[in-house]
Amino acid sequence: MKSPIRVAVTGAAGQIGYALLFRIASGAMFGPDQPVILQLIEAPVEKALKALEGVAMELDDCAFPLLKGIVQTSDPAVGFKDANWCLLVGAKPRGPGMERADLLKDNGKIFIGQGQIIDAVAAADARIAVVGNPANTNCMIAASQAKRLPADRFTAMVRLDQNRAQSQLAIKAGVDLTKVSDIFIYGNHSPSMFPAFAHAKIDGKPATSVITDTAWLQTTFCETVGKRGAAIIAARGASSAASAANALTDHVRSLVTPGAIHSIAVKSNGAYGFDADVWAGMPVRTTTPGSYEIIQGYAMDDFAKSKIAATNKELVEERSFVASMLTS
Ligand code: NAX
Repeated sequence: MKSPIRVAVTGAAGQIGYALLFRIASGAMFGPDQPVILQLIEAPVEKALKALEGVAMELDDCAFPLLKGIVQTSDPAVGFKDANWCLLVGAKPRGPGMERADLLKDNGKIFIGQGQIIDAVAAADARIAVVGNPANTNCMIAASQAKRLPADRFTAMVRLDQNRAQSQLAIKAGVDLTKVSDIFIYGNHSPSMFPAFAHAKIDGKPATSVITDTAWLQTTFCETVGKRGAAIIAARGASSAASAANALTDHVRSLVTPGAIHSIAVKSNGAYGFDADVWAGMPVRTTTPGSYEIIQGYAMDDFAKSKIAATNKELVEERSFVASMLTS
């Protein structure tokens, strides 16, 4: 039996947390032979901490053989201590009438603190995955605080967008989902993201030769994927939770599986025309568990270039809103 890894999760009593923790404890994230200790972090709010107690009780009641311990805390220095993985799900939601710049600043403060503490107390091999929105920019802020942990340890999640895109292509083509591959998300986790359909394959063939309706690909498809979160809220009366937890499970599972090819938001090295230093969704290949390389060289046509320019512009703008929070 392997020794347990420590997995810290913020926002653990939230709706994504409620769908996520049981997947981690069951082995879906790190594999059926990897024991875990869950270090659950909530905001210092009585209601949230009480709810966390209930979630921990339910985890106990599942009798998961791989779950070797549960820490409950509102102190990030306790929650991130020796953590091998830090899953940053908790964030302040956008309130009615709140400007995006204000949301960025409010959440930025959370991610400054968490970035500093993770850098100080997490394990030497710590990996950080950010889900709390605005995820790309929160990830950039947290990474900017780290002196010990390199920037490539900090990734943000665009896997939900990738999974949504894969599903939409399969439905349109009338094929089984498993026949769709190589669909990657570029840019921000926001409606500006670009699902690059021209490189996708359906049953091994270019998706554009199977779905020949270019107008559908350029408009309906991109918009459906980009605005899926809003459609879920309109239908369910609450934001995506189970699918987000599932996507984070996929994000980490792919990152610990050498050879896996998938989309994550990473520090840009200028590839595909993104500004250096913004955190942008890109295709990556996992090299060794927890490490990856950006896959370069996918050719972009004028349509793709214009979509990437638009999502890059938004990321650069977000960075300008939080410039004073970045430590270089
Ligand atoms: P909830 O509001 O249900 O839960 C958030 C939890 O975080 C709450 O329990 C809250 O007490 C806690 N929290 C707040 N500040 C904290 C802090 N400083 N430390 C620890 N915990 C803290 O939201 P939920 O639906 O779970 O969504 C969580 C985040 O994921 C939101 O920011 C949301 O916008 C974002 N999402 C990101 C997605 C992505 O693809 N990147 C998709 C789904 C989701 O919308």
